[in-house]
Parts: sequence; C-alpha cells; structure tokens
Amino acid sequence: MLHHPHKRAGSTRRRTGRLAGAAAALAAVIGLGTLAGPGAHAADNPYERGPAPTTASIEALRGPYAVSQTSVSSLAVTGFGGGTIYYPTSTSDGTFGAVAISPGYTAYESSIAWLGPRLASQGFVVFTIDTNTTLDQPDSRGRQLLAALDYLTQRSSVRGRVDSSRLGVMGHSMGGGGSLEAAKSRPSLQAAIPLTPWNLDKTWPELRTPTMIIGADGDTIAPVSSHSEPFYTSLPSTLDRAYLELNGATHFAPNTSNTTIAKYSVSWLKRFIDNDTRYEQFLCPLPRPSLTIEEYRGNCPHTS
Ligand code: 9J3
Ligand code: ZN
Repeated sequence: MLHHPHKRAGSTRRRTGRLAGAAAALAAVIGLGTLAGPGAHAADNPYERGPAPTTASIEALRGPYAVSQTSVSSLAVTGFGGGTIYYPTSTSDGTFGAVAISPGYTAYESSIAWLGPRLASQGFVVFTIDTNTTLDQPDSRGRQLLAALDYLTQRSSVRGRVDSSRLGVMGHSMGGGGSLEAAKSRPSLQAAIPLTPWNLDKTWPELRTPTMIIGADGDTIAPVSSHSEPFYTSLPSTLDRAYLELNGATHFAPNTSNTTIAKYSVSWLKRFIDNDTRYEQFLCPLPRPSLTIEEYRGNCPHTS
C-alpha cells in the first residue's frame, strides 16, 4: 500500500465519470496496475490489508500474501517456550497486526501449526508457540501468550513488520483458556479466539477484548455445556462477542486444518485487529446452522 500513492491520493469511489476513467487509463499506461499487489485496495482505514474478501477467499487454504517463517528457539526467549513466526513476505504493505497462538495440555506447537500459514497468508504476523512445559495450566498459558507477543513486538527479527497496537490471542483447549486469561490481564488486546477452550474459571465478565469462542458439539474433554457456553454467556453483553459451535466435531477439531475455524477466525481477526468492516458480511447477520455449524450466537451489528 505504501508504494501506491495513486491509490492513497483519493479513493477510487470518490472519483467519478471522465476523471475516474482518465486516472485508470493513466495508471494502466504507466503500469501501476501490474504493480498492484495484495494491498492495492484503496484504504480509508489505515489498517486494512489485502483485497476485498469473498467467501471463497476466506475459505481458501491460502490467502493473497506469500508467507515466510522463522523459528524461535526456546533458548533465546524467556516467559514461554519459543515457537514459529509466520509472516507476509512482502514489506510493501507496511506493518501487520499479529496474533499469538498456544497449544493445549500435553501438546506442542505442531498441534496448531496449520493456523500459522493459513492466517498469515491473509495478512497477519502469526506466532505459534510452545509453552514452558506441556503441563502448564491456563493461567500460565495466558502469561506465556503475552510474553510471546512482547517478544514478537520488541525483540523478534520481524518486529519492524508488526503493529504493536494491533494484537490478538488464540489457543486450543488449555491454550484457549489461556487466551481468555491473557485478554483478562491485557485489555488492550484487540481480539481473542479460544478454540475448544478449557478452564476451571467459568466466568469472564472482566474481558474488554472482542472475543469469539469456538466450541465443538462432540467435545467430551471440554464439553461446551461446562466450558465454551458458560464462558460466552459470562462475557459482558455489551462486548462484541460470538459463540461458534462446530457441528460433528471433537475436542481435537482445532488440531487439523479446518475451514470453518479458519474462515470465522480470519473474519474476527480482520474485523477487530484491522478494524476491517469488509469482513462484517461474514459475521452479520449471524451465520445459520449448517453441516459445519451446530449453533452461532453473537451480537449484530458489532459496536467496536
Ligand atoms: O488442553 C487441554 O486439552 C485441556 C483438556 C484436559 O486434558 O484437561 C484435563 C485436566
Ligand atoms: Zn472468572
């Protein structure tokens, strides 16, 4: 976006008639059209990244950005167990929002690795982490997610690519419980997405972060009746919040590539980390039950 001054000078929709045609023709003649990358869309919203989304684009295995990755050794960090950073390769679109993702009890980074390139290719820096020990509890996982975000924005090799004011957290199971803990302790976080979350604390009225809780109807480890549903219900009714219950899914649905998880996660992160209202269409009106959605609850329209 930063190298497209023709797009920043005035949005396409403000040009009309012959002037618009002339501008388009000039852009074509000097080859700007072929330079236009994923960030070519005119942005009144400075955080908007990538082209206008479609159902196909948010369901795709990869989004518009090519992705690079770099490994972070546990020996090089404190407060969490290292991990892998996935990030858009291009430096032409300025900084990106970022999200840290924790695995669950006894599990490793590899168990949530599919989310790295899937989300980064849509225009986020994504840090999938290992925890200090695989037995760490949700409160510890929450602190570790925050330590990982601090490392990402302050010390990592990609810190210059990250907008430190636009951060989010995700996690599976105890890592999802950890994402609730992280949001509770750091209200400046812009989005949280707990995935089949597990936590002994059932009430989260303290959260100020827009939160989408994703549960699974067949989860017998963190049953939605005693985890995801009370977590969602306890969030402030004034908060932008959502509850997505996967249909025909188990506790381990977030451990393999899952298009329903991906498309709604991308939409939530875009809507609240990037303030990108182009994604509101996938969240409001509330998605209806389907072969993949058992139930969806939330507020519409969103208020933040
Ligand atoms: O991270 C998880 O999978 C939590 C579920 C669990 O095994 O809790 C039992 C203590
Ligand atoms: Zn509580």
